[in-house]
Order: sequence, then C-alpha cells, then structure tokens
Amino acid sequence: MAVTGAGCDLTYSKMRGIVSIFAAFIKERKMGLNDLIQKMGSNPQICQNSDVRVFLKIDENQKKEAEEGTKPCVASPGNSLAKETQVKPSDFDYLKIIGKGSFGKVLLARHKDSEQYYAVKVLQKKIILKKKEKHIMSERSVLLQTLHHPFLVRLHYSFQTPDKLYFVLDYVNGGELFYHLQRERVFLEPRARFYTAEIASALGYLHSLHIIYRDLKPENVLLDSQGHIVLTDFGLCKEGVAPSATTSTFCGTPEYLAPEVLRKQPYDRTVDWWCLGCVLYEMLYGLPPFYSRDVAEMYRSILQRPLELKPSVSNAGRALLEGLLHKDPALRTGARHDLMELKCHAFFSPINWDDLMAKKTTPPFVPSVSGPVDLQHFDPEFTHLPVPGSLGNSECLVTSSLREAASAFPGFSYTPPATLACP
Ligand code: ISQ
Repeated sequence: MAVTGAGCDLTYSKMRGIVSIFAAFIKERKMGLNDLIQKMGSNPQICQNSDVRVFLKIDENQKKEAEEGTKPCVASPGNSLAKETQVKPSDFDYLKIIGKGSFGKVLLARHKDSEQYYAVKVLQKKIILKKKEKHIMSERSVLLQTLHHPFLVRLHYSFQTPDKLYFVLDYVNGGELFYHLQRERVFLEPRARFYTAEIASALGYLHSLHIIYRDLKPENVLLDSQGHIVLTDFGLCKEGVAPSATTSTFCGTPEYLAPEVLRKQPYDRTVDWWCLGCVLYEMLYGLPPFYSRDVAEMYRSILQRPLELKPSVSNAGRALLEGLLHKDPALRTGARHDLMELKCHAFFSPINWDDLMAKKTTPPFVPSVSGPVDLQHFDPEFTHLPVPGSLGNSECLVTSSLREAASAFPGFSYTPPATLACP
C-alpha cells in the first residue's frame, strides 16, 4: 500500500523529505516507548509500582492477578497490557491448508475455546527476512488492526513465535471470485457491477486512509458465504506515503500491471482504479484486458495498444472501462475525486451506495456452502496437503537465543483491547 497528500507551497519532494524525517522520528520514539513498556511489563516488580500501573493502565480486575503473578505482562498496541501468550498457536486446531504463497500458508483453524473458525496465515520469518520485506510485515500487522470495512478481511489477532508470524483473520468460504468467473466464463452486467461496486468502496476506504491497495489480483478477491466481496492480503501493500505521493516498487500480478508500474515509474492511488478496471473487464469479457499468452506481447499491449471494447457490453460499462483503463494515470477515472468519481458514473447508477455499505443490497449470487468446514471452493491442490503438526506446538516465547528473529518484528503481536488481560 502507499499513502498520498496535497502540497501547498512545498514541492512534493520537499514535503516528502520533511514527512519522512517526522515519520522516522515518530516511529523511533514509538518503538522506544513500546520497548520500554514491554520491559516494564515483563518485570513483575516494576509492574507493582503505582505510577507504572497508572501508566500501563492495569485495570482493577487485572491488578490482583498481576500483583500475585510472576508471569510477564507484555504491552500490546492500544496502550493496554496483554499477555504475549494470551493468543498463541496452541489455542487453535489447524484443520486444513486452504492457500499457499511464497511467504507461507493459509490454514483453516478452529479456536479451541470459542470453536470459532478463522483463516490463519502463517509466514516464515526467515523467508521474509531474506526477502528484505520484514518492515512490510511488521507494519502490515499494525496497519491491519485499524482497518474496518465490510469488504476487507478483518484481522482478529496476530502473534509470533521465534520462527513464524501468525495472522488470525476472518475465514470466508465462498471461494475466489475468479473461481466462480472461470466456471461461468463471464458475468452479466448487474453481477459485475455489484462486485465492482463493493471492491471500489473498499478501495475508496483505503484511499481515504492514504493507503494504496496495489495488489488487486484475482486470488485476493474472495466471496463470503452470503456472496459479498472480501478483499484479502495486504502483504505487499505499501503505507505511509502522503495523497499524490508515489512509489516505484514493482508489485502486482502480470495481467493487472498498470502501465506506470510496468515502466517502473512512480505511481499513486490511481493504480488501484486501473486494477479495478482490469477486474471489471475480465468479469465482462472473460479475459484480462490486453491479454496474451505471450507475456512480452501482453506488456507491449498494456503500454501501447489502444483499448478495444467489443459492443457486447453496455455503453455505460464501456465508458467506465475506458476511464479506468486510461494509460495516463492523470486522466484515469478516479484521478481527481477518487471513489466519488466512480460513484457518480452512469454504470453505477443502479447502485445505492448506502445500502451497499450496509450490506443491504442482496448479492446476485450466493455460493453454495453447507457449513463453515465446507471446503469445496478451495483448491484441492491445497486442501489435500497434510497440515504440519508443528504449527500448534510452538509457543509465543521469545528467548534470548531467538531474540534476533523476534526483534526483527517488534510491535507485531496484537490482541484486540477487549480481550487484553495482564496475567
Ligand atoms: C480468509 N478466508 C479464506 C481464505 C483466506 C485467504 C487469505 C486471507 C484470508 C482468507
């Protein structure tokens, strides 16, 4: 993800310089404070000091236990105390592998106490460290905690063991949107409009927080059991850049690469509107725009070939595709007023955006699922794999010999405030 901002008299690069100095300063202070809180919290004697208690906001119910306890209290985001082991790998039964990527796996898991199902994403620290993406992963947990949108996957907890990062996410089993598209080849316009509107509202929400999703690709768009969109995977998203800020990190699925990304030029939030155009195009025409089996040819087309739209799609649909798939990001639909520009487009005139956000719009298709463990919409290539037994055995212990790996992800672990308790 990336963040974007309007400059007044400052040039963009000056502003960015100032912002990055402040950001680095704040980040350093935050990390220092977090470190201090963790050290204070992990020392039972310090925990008993009344000023420390006030500072750490140990609540009355937790006080008694903390006074008696010898177990460490560890700070977690939100200025509250949490036991680092409060949520841990062994709290879950790992039932099936439902996805696999370069960093790790996604598993269907059941919380032993609540019997609630979750998708648990397990990432190998050593792989992340090797790929020099560790800052992204640590930030990702911090970022995900704050996001609340009906069409974005929710992060419930994150925790780490010496060698792995765990993200406990909503589990949705309606299947990938593109799994259904492949079965049906194309969607009729009302159905494509519904999905495009739900995705657009999630992207607009992220943009309002100065976040660029950047990674919109078929496998990241899921359906829940009711048929609503759930966008997942914020792993390669960039954050922390201000509106109109740009970034030039290469990222994305080959088919959906925007011309400016392909050219390795700086890009901004309009890259997401290009990707949305690609999703809409594929839903209406059955293949990504500029598609060729020859990847080099496809790249050439993305950069140079004018968009050709067959008349099987309505005028409003074609007009929106032309706007979203404009090669010049400055002229792309959404470049000026972001989501508002899309909401006003004729293609979306049947959409009631308030109802959509409130999930009051009936989804055009309800995936057939018999229950939470119905895995029919997940690729058997994954679900048939054996679940590694080691997953639930490792504890969230950060010992000195493993400090290096753990310290590469400070501030990663997260338990929502409502469930925090000092041991
Ligand atoms: C939630 N449910 C099913 C699959 C998932 C894949 C990635 C992230 C979250 C998920």
